[in-house]
Amino acid sequence: MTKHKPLRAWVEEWRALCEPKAVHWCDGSQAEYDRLSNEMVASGAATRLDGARWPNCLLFRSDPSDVARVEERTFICSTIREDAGPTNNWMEPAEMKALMRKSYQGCMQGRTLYVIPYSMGPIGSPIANIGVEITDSPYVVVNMHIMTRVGTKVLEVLGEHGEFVRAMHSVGAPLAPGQKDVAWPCNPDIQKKFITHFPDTREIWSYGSGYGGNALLGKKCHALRIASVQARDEGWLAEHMLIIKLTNPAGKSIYVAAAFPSQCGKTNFAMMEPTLPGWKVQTIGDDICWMKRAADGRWHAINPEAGFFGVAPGTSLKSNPNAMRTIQRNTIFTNCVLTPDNGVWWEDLGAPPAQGVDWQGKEWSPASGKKGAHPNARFTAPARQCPVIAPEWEDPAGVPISAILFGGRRASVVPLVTEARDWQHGVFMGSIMGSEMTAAAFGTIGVLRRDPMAMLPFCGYHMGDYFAHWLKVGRESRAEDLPRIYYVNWFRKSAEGQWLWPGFGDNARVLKWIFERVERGGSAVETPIGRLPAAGALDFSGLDMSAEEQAELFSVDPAAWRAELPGIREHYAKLGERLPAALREELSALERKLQG
Ligand code: SAT
Ligand code: MN
Repeated sequence: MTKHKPLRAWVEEWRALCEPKAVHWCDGSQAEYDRLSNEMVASGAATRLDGARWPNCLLFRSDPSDVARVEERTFICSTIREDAGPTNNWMEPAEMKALMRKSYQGCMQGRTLYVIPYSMGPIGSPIANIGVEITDSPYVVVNMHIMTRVGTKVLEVLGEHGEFVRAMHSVGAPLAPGQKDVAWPCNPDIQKKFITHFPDTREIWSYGSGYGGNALLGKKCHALRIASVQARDEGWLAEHMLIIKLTNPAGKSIYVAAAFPSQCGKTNFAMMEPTLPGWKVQTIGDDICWMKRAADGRWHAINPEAGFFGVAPGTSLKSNPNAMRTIQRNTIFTNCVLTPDNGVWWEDLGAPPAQGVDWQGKEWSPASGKKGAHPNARFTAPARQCPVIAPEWEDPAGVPISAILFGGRRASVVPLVTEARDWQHGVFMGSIMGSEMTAAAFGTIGVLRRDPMAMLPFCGYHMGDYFAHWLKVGRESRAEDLPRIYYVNWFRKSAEGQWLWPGFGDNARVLKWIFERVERGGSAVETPIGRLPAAGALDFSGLDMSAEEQAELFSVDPAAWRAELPGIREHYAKLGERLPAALREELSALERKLQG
């Protein structure tokens, strides 16, 4: 155990309140992972997949009430209400704590309380950050084993006095003496679920859900919501971005970070196989990026995670062969179809099995016309298994970022790629980011949802202050040390409704232009919205595209852009007084340029 007295006292406090039958301090070992896996298979909570084709893989099925993050039950309980801003739910911290303590009272009866010391980032890296999660879910423990670095080594770094984020989790399903457990314990009443953050005291309290970001507290709760506040206070950036290494045919590499909202193919992009001969993309991370200014003045990034928690449906050898190769072993599947030969399947994976067991545990066949996997079914897989993981992905010093991409799904108006004139203009681009919805869960299909820097559900403080922090980062760095900023849109359609851009591995063509720009080559033209590739500057070689189609990808229609302005103004108005004046000025400047 640990000599860290405040940590021991914190665990003891929760033990007394939650009344578990036992306490287990996780050491992070393979033996621990195997023991918990076997226990869950024995209890019926998990199915072990075929050992030859899916070695050491498990399948779980969640309760139908517990299938995704619950944004409406997610709270930022800052001491001062205004600090949470208009985009977050808020409650006064003491009031929230009193309310939640009632739920936590006796909530672990009949269960084991697990203590998970974890590091977000390579253990001991100056960019990494330690947390400790308490949970009563062994499913959470094995997932945290994959998604973070867990165990004794973390306690060693923490020492006797180290700071850590306090992350408390319970599925909210106590067992009475003799009561049989269910496969997926949770509190099915949505009103009883809480995903709460206390940013001022670096605490997370989660209750009632066992799924994904609600329960694996190192991920969105710690690495984004709490870390964004730490980053603001300490002068760094905690972002919802993938990180890749891009290498040209001459062997020169740069590192690129990219923020896309959900359903824009972030994991696919992070593991892309470029169609351009000689170009190489390797993965550093697929979801979260922590960036700090290093001694050389440049912004160095780490992936704080150790695994991928990816959406299974849509993942295939066609859309993401490297993800498919990553998830062949040591992987946890949740809410996928179980096939008769003890494998897993999901929509768009390829030919479906004639029959199987769906995510709700019912007999299923493709002929039923119903989906077999839940649309938010997931795989949890170790990042080190990714065949294109960059060798330096665990470098404690991080990798220097040369370019940041923002983007969303837009059928019209927004060109394939636009370069920001400078950092402030790039922050403006990120602040107005939006994507058209493809799943009803996030809003009406086809409707534009503004999701600044893809941080809308993940920023732990006022979005206006968040933009101000980005601007401050720019003011405090030399221009040549800052990453260049780009806005991309892979999803533009022709007037006839056809995709204009093939996407996937062909996105490397856009990366090539960005590489050349960063290296001070690559020509560009000024437009009212920023710089676009000059004629002939984007490599279309080998693509069957007419000159008209190419032109359409890059067209900037002032009238269509003028029609965007009221929506942007409305979006800014919602953020209120704290919206930085510099961004209002950028908006006015855009307006003026579009008149001219
Ligand atoms: O469930 S997670 O928050 O980890 C993934 C997501 O919903 O973005
Ligand atoms: Mn994400």
